[in-house]
Amino acid sequence: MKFKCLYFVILISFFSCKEEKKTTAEENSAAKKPNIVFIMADDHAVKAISAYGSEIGKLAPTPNIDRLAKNGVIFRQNYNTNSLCGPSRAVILTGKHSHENGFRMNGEQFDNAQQTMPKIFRNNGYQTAVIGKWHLSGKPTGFDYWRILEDQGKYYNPDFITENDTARVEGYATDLITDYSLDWLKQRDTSKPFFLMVQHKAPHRNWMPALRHVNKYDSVEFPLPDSYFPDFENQEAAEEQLMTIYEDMYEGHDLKMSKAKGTDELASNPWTDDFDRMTAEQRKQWNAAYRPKNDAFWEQDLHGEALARYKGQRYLKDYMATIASIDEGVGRILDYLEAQGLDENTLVVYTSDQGFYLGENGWFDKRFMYEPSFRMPLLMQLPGKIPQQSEVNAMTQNLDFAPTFLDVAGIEIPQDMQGISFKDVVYGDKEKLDRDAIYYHYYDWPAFHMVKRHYGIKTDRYKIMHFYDDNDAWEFYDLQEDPKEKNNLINNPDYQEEIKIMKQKLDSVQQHYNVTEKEFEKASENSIENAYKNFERMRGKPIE
Ligand code: SGN
Ligand code: CA
Repeated sequence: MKFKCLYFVILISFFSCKEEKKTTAEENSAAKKPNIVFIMADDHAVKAISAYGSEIGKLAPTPNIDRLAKNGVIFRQNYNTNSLCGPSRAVILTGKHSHENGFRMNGEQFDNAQQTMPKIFRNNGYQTAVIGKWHLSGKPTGFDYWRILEDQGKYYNPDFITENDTARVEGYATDLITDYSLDWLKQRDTSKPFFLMVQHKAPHRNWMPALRHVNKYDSVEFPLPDSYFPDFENQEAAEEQLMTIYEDMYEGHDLKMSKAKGTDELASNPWTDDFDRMTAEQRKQWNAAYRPKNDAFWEQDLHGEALARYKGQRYLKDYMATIASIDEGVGRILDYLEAQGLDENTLVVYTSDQGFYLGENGWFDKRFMYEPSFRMPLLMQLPGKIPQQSEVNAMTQNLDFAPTFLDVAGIEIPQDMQGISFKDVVYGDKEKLDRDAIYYHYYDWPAFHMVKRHYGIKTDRYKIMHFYDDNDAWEFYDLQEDPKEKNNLINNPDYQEEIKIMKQKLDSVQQHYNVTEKEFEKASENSIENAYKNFERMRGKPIE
């Protein structure tokens, strides 16, 4: 009897104590503007995050990135507008499509004087910083602090650019970016809210894992997709790309394969700097890990399909191993926020600049409006606001990030931003956005991987795309019936009504976003021919 009584007293005081804690937390967050930590990887496929439930994720889990899904929300239908690094970053910064922000393809000039989200945060009393990959021309603007990788950035001993200089730093890029981000958080002005962009190079090509992870997945056999050896029917642009793992990857540079048994000398390696810049000690440890794998490969004497599968395995093992260090970094940042009690009032976001192919259609890289590269991972947490373990199934886009983050911070969204805030959807107050189709336009042709220019829209069920430039081809998919986009139904008589509706919708979406004729300019025949020649020359003689 006595014991029962005591039990109730404890129980009641536990609840009332919890209640009290909640009220204080609520009061604090009402008074304080939320902080934002935006963590973005480069080329991180949805499938390569275990919270998304893929087979690959089960074999190579990402427990720290998954913490965001547990504490907050996972987005099931998040997409980009132009599946390439620079363009995606420009869209995120401006909340405007590529043709409006002026950065349509890598190598173009980003107008740093234009309105961007960090500038708006800064003007509204936020401290702002960007650390890691920038990959837009010029110096970042709108940031109190920035420390960026030079161009694409290097995995080992990367060069970092700051306001004052460019300096090579010994270490591994992912770890350095995490270290610098934590350093910045520790020295920041605690009287102001902050907006921090942590932008990794990994898992971008050429997929060099940290030394502690070089053997991480040696004994794991990753499943290669059913479409690894595709037959492209009625998919001309897909047929003519140069991004097939077993045809276009450089065996030395990308797959770290050796020239022969018993040597560390790399096979095809057109850009030697990625390895040459390693210190002697790093190189020694690296070779000690890769020599046995390479010797074992040469002993197997693989050819044809078996060799193609082997290359797919090598690719996935390194790709997933570079993600291991990102995941550890995310863990360190979350731990820091929790230890400081900052997690309560910080929106933490994890995403990638676009999706990526992990062997679908035999491919690596991105660029196409097909699902694996069009879709981007997106996970967020903001305790007390975003329900725990929730899901968003509405179609969102990187275009919406800027308006959403501003909205979460209670800052007015500029009229000329083209994205829509999905704050209400993510807080669970609304199910869908006021938009039934999302727009895409890819321009980078002729360029790496030779993916033709195309544009299109996607609705909940259908997708229509038009490839143009040196060709003129339409594709239409019923994603409900054909999620892997194998059957181009553009000429199927049963779908002509839907196709007509989708074409009309596409027209009105283009009008809505102010797309003009200028967006459909074509490349010269000469430049296309030269590009093909150049890539053939660089490819050299493959291991067969
Ligand atoms: C590099 C890569 C390409 C990649 C582009 C664009 N080659 O040129 O494979 O498509 O970047 O990537 S590499 O071997 O030099 O890395 S993006 O993410 O920057 O858009
Ligand atoms: Ca990228």
